[in-house]
Amino acid sequence: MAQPDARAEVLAPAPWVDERGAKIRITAVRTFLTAPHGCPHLVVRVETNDPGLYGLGCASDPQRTLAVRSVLDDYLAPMLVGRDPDDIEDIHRLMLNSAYWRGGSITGNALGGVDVALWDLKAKRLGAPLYQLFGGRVRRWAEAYTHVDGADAAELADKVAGAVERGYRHVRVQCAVPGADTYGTAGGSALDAGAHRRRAVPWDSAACLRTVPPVLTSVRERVGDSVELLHDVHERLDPRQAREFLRRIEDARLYFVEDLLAPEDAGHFAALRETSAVPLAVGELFHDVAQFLPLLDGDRGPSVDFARIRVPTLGGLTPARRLAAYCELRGVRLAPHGPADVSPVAQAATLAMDISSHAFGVQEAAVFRPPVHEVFPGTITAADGALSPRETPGHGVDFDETAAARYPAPEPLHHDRWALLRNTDGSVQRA
Ligand code: GCO
Ligand code: MG
Repeated sequence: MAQPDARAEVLAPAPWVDERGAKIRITAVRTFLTAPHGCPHLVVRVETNDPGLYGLGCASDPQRTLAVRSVLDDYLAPMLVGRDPDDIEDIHRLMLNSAYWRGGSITGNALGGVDVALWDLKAKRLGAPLYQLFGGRVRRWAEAYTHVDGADAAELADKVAGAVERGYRHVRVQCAVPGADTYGTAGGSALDAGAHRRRAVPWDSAACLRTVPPVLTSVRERVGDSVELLHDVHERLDPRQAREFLRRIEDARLYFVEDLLAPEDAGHFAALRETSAVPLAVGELFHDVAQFLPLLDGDRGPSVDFARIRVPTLGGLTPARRLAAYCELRGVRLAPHGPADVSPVAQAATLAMDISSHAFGVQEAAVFRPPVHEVFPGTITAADGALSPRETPGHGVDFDETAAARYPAPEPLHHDRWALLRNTDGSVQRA
């Protein structure tokens, strides 16, 4: 067994480890950067002194990949070598406190990568699917939603019909705002060839307010009420515009509207709740479960309906499951984040939470391309509009290091595109 780093001894392993003579020890925490579909994935592998026994986690933050990797390689890995991987709660608190100044998305993703790997390890050692460690199943499958986008209601309605034919009962609908760089649509996030990689066109929230509500209403009229429609505003309206947006989309009868406001404006959700019954989903931008509390504990009840939990950013399954339990107590449903920049490892870990939580509502389901399946054997894909966890020990997704090396990650700044978005007056737009 590799000798623990000298600092590991100084960092006072849990007192009970030596007393009980733990047989299993962490021998290495390794990180791997790969981009099988262009978006950087940071994989964490926690290795042990039991040959061939390791756990896999995901620390993927496409906007700050290298910073997250440094937290893992330079700070957490030396601290964890020599410790007993079974003490997940102790290790999570140790990692969090070791930074002294808590939190943030970079720290969150680094902790999340280790935490999911430790849960994967524990389940493998017990020979059980990860969800069994969380109390077993409460549902046969996790309802999934897919994405469609288009330029007008006719195109969107056709794509919704296509998604329904593929078995989906929940479909996120994003429509392009003419002349504006719109989130979630084919023309969106285009970068021009300029030296500073400016966004091709600015954002125009007034045009969004004029365009999107009638298109969503028309899509509803075309597709009928048998399919749930969702929409992601992606924090691009101010509170005044958000209030008007909710008024204008009433007749679209949406399952939820996501990120109606930026996190900085979250204090307005309680007032918005008083003006509209349109269900709201918030949270993918939160890096601490405590950020959800004001929205769950409002004086007149929760001011949101769905928690958009991003397991890696919140620090892994250990904090995410605490939040899921609290959402259940407060009557708020889970709608965990899961686009393609969340790796199949994180998606499988999130699914273990979904399938064992009474609070679960719907899971965002990326459609992963073949190279992703090559790098991540066991990648789970939606079937008939649903996701089901594997019955193999752990979260069920593996990592092929050789295949991963065939897909090097692009320059990390390539994924800083959100910061490049400006409004028509030239001011920076919250993405
Ligand atoms: C979603 C999200 C994503 C984010 C992306 C940022 O609802 O799936 O808004 O599309 O924009 O994860 O990197
Ligand atoms: Mg979103």
